[in-house]
Amino acid sequence: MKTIGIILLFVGLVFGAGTASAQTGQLEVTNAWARATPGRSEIGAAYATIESPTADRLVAAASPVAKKVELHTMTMSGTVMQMRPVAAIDIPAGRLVTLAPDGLHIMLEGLKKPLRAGQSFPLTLTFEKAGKRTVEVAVQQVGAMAPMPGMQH
Ligand SMILES: [Cu+2]
Repeated sequence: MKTIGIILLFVGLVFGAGTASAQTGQLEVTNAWARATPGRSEIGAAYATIESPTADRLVAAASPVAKKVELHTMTMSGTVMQMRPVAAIDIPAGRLVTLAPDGLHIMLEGLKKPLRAGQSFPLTLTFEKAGKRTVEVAVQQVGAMAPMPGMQH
């Protein structure tokens, strides 16, 4: 197992050279965004891209804008999209994990006020190994499917 670990590390260094995560060797959360919430909806969702050079797990999330923050997955049950909470989201080593409206997401429940496009709010993600990462979440239009272009770091 040790040899495999060293080989993977080497492959990661070769192919990851030049990227920010290879330079810092740390888990990174980028492109954090959320959809604006319509009317007085107290439920929202946040998305982000997570990359880690070593395997990790996202185990919790918190934000001052919501009373409760959960990790959710979206699955098809027949023709109906269903959301359900998950205990953790796996972050495989060196692979981008993208939270998006059609899949894994961070559910914001009991929003203290609506999310408005153009605003941003802090979100703290807790990882099993990397610890906590706090990112600014940019609020996009209600129907947005992805972060605005130009937001890439
Ligand atoms: Cu959800």
